[in-house]
Amino acid sequence: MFYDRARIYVKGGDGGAGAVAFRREKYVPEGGPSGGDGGRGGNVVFIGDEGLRTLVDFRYKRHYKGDRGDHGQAKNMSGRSGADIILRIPVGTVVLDDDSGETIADITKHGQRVVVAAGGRGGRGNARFMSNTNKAPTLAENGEPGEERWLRLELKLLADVGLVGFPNVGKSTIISKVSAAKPKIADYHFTTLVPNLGVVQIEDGESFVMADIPGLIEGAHTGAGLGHEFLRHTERTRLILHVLDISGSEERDPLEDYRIIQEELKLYSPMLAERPVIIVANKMDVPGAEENLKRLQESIKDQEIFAVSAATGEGLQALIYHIARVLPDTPVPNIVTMTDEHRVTKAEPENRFTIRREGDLFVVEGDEIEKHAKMSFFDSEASVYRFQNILKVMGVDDALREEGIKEGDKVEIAGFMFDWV
Ligand SMILES: Nc1nc2c(ncn2[C@@H]2O[C@H](COP(=O)(O)OP(=O)(O)OP(=O)(O)O)[C@@H](O)[C@H]2O)c(=O)[nH]1
Ligand SMILES: [Mg+2]
Repeated sequence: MFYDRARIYVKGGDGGAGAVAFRREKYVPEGGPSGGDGGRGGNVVFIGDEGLRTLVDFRYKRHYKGDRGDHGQAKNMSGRSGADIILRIPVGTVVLDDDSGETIADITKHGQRVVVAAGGRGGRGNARFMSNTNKAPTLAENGEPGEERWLRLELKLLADVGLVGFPNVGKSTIISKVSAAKPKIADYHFTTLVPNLGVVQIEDGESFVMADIPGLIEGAHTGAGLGHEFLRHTERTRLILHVLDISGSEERDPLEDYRIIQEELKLYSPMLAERPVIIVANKMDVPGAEENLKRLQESIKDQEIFAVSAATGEGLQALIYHIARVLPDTPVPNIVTMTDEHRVTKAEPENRFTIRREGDLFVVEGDEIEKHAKMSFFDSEASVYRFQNILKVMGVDDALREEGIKEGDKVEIAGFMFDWV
């Protein structure tokens, strides 16, 4: 199987900070607290899109960050939330956490939404900290940092278009001209032994996947010349490009070639015979090609024929544009089975924090405790007090004592330094 892969960095926007403010009213010397909350950071959201077939876009842009939330303001005004970043992801993509290898999501449906990096919540303004005992709190929170991680995207590539035909008609040459695929090309039969896939890019950013399938021969449907193997690949394609050597350079008659291959497809599977076919008359640069093309056009009236030369490139662009135009209306064959389940798993932190000792420095690490540290304003006494309480409740104090911390030692959390008292 062929996979398209990409590795991208996603980060939700940070929450905005809460404000510390007090009401100022005429004749009221000390108004109540009125600092608004910070706005929520924007999420990074994936949305399944069955119109996309590759991850090629993610090769050029790898960093995606949600907007940060605005800070809260006086007069109880909350900050505005940051905008979400919406990324359209091909259906069939598996999303993994790059560090743990864990599956975060299977994108199996059009329109399926998954938040892959949540924005941080906004910090609370001081108005929220008013209580019976504290009518004028000077405490507010910083915004929560947005979630961040590296993701691995994996998409099983299914070809939209399959190139079929006799050996040596120029299938590999065609795919090498219209995509970045670099198949072996040579003037003998069965040069190609396994299918090559290429992504064909159209100017407006659209793309489709083309498969160069090894040459078929008469009797392929019975397994002749590995026919079964090769025909199996055509089952999955939406559109068949039937390539002919219109010059008849191997003493063959292209009209007869056409009938033989169409017959093989039909005998292999009646469903294949229903698949839309575009005839590609290749090697138009070779003398004698014109006459054969005329004969072909006269005998096949109900099929589209594109005359091209893979050698000179003539006619290839018109062919590609035509494919891009008809593909959206061409159904995806029903053979592809994809798991319907939609799992979203998230790792829970196993340890809420860990303590590492470097001499008389105690480094406390862990997502949760670091998040609390980042959300505190350490220049506000109230905020420091609250943080100390969090350390107590989470058991960090006790754990530090167990590690033998003593007066005057230093504690580091998320880059902040504290003296132990
Ligand atoms: N003159 C001319 N030669 C071509 C053209 N396209 C392909 N050829 C030549 O035809 C030969 C076979 O080309 P391939 O692309 O390997 O053919 P294929 O259909 O992939 O062959 P198999 O892999 O064996 O099935 C090579 O020597 C190519 O250079 C063309 O448009 N004009
Ligand atoms: Mg080939």
